Amino acid sequence: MSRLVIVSNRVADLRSSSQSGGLAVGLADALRARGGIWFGWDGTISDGPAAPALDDIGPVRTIAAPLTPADYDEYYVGFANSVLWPLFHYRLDLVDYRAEFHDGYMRVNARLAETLRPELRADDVIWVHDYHLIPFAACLRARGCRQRIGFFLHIPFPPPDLLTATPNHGALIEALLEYDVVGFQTSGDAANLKRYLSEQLCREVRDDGRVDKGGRSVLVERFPIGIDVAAFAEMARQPSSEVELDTLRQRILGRKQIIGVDRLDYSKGLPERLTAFERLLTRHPELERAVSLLQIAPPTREDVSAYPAIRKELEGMTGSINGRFADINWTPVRYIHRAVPRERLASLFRASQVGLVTPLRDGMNLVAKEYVAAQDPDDPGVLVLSQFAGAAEELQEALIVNPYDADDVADRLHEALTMPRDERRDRHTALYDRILRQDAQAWLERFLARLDEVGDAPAGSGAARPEPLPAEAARRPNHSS
Ligand code: GDG
Repeated sequence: MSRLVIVSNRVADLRSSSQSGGLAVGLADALRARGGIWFGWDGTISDGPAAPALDDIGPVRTIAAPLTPADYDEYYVGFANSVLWPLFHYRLDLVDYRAEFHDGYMRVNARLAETLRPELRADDVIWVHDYHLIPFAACLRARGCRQRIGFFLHIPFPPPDLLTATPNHGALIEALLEYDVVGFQTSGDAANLKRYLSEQLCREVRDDGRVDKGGRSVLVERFPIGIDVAAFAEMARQPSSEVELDTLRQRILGRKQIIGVDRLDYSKGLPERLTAFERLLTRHPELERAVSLLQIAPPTREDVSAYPAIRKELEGMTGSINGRFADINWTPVRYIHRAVPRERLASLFRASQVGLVTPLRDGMNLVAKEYVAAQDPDDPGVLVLSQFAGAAEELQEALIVNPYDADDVADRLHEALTMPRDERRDRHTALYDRILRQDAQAWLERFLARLDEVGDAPAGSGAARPEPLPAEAARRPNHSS
């Protein structure tokens, strides 16, 4: 079997025993089984020229490269997180496009490709992750690499009308066609790329999701990401004494808990969520002292200008709701702006009667799946889920809400808090079955199977293995801007 090469913005620490996310664990297992490389940024910023750090752990080599201060400003904070992140989350109002950001993005992708190239073997299978690295395959191809290369986008992919609002969109999307497999979280995301390809680039997308490009074919498909359900459920069954004590207290007081867990990001709909919770208390005064919202929102990307604003807004709203409703032994909103250990998170999910997941736009949202995995099947809580989370495509037995509509969210919260046990069980059984069938391992195996198939593309679709590109391909002028 070919070696696997994972390329992602950050390299996971494969030596750490506290390796948390199921995704990193799944990818690390696949790497250990096939042998290979995990390549990306080491998370540091280095002034001078610094060689990437190599670490060999059995059959797996990690290669972690630093960024310069200009790279960090222009590539990471700039193009990736001040242009692509807001654009792909349908937030044109927050896009801060600057030519130097785009230059930095292309420069860093090219340099990373140059760093990885000598490490590659001819039959490696390369899997590139996320919006930081869209041009990575084009940069490798420009350096003569003909390996199979797949790309998975973890975040949403916007409709053509939004995409065309940013300069350089033509070159960016053409670069996606240098991959052999392009994977999205939902069918809506995949459809948006297909529409862009046919409307903007006049490319025909066949019914099987294949697009011809330079005598080969590129597969565009939906690969909904999952979690390690069994491991998370097991974690949830072992509460720390701290969580047990809190649960006991809530039970004695006859109080229910709604939980939200999100990086403090404007895409997660946190102010709208607080408004909906306030609406719930206003419309149902009988819930005063009977329900509280635990919102865990660890800080993230604080160097990006839009983030301090959302933090301030949330702190102001929490203070205002608590000031209005709290009394001596009841705080309606408990807001934690720090990361909580994963084990504690799992048991907090299990101790909460409602999981409130209301992003304004989200690629998938793993918290929704974690909440389902953590429940006691005999007495499960209820998931209230935004229609704009990718997870809503699968998790239809959740209470699906429009996060912009505070009345709708408040009504569904009330329904969740008063739902009979039989209905909760039925919904949970169906949801659990779905997350189990589409877990992290299934996602990984299906994507890698598609990538391994490259070269066996159906007759008439042209040779799937890419032809080497002329060196200038990566600098191709923009199509339509
Ligand atoms: C991107 C896409 C897509 C959160 N707070 C704490 C903590 N977390 C963990 C959650 C969950 C993960 O972080 C967040 O995953 P999400 O999927 O909810 O969201 P993003 O970070 O935006 O991830 C998203 C995902 O990629 C995967 O493809 O689903 O749409 O935006 O696992 O539990 N973990 C700990 N402490 C915290 O305080 N330990």
